[in-house]
Amino acid sequence: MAAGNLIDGRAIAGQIQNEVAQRAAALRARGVQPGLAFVRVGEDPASKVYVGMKEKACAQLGIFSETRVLPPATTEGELLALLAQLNADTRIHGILVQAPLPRHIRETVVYATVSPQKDVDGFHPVNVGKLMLGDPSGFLPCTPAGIDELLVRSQIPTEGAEAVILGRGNIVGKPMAAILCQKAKGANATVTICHSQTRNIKEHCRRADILIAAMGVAKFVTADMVKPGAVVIDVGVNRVSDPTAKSGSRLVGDVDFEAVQPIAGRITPNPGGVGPMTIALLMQNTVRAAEMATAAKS
Ligand code: L34
Repeated sequence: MAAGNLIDGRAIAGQIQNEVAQRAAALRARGVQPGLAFVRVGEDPASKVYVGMKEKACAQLGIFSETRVLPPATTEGELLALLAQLNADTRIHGILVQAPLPRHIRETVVYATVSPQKDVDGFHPVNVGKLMLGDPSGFLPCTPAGIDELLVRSQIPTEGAEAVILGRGNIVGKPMAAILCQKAKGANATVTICHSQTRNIKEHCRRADILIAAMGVAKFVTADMVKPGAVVIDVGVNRVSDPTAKSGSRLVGDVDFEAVQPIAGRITPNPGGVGPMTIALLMQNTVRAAEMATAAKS
């Protein structure tokens, strides 16, 4: 199959952003501007790029945003104090602490300090627990929620499908599994999680109707691991050096795209697949946080 099998993440993210812009406008008409605070610690180059793209999305959708940049030597206590301040700030409905954090700061402590009502990343233990319980009042993490939207809006059936997820991280793999096996529309899949200790990983992959690669190994998924016609979702963001590129580096997914595209039924490009969906779902979570905060008051 040629180019016709691409899943256009940018286009689908654009649809979601239009819906979010309308909800943001409705809130503003009632005197509430949705607000999102970004916190970035240190000067990780990828984090600068990602937070920059998220700020731009806020500006386009009429969401107020502010970014706090803290020096790399910031203590955990100082970061927690800033979060307490943002938790109490009524202009702010969502708080996002960009990962990765410097090693001396414990991510689990940081994410547990963000108010669950403002946790638009879905990393707070309360929201993680609500996902496991199937309680829709929580926030879903943006990347796996974005992938599920990508499947649903591309009319890819998940009910009864064999979904194989490569990677067991807290940001993508584990919540992706929890979302896909949920008893709900756009879910009801049979889920397998594979990781570095999995035996016969190729055999698992070859059974997949939906294969989601999120383990962070460049071009890990090769043509022989994909069942003909399978849907392949590439979450990988691996930067590899490329002397021919202007920046000296290039983004490579977890999927060997050129080899896998001809076999796959549908496949996400990377960039232009999962990344834009992550940002769209962040915007959606933020507007929802503002709607819920406003409803709670009236
Ligand atoms: N707290 N930290 C927190 N929440 C998150 O949800 C993230 N993540 C990951 C890193 N740290 C985080 C993101 O936002 C990764 N991530 C992310 C978001 C957007 C994109 C990629 C990763 C994206 O839009 N990527 C573009 C390409 C951009 C480029 O050229 O580098 C794409 O089209 O995929």
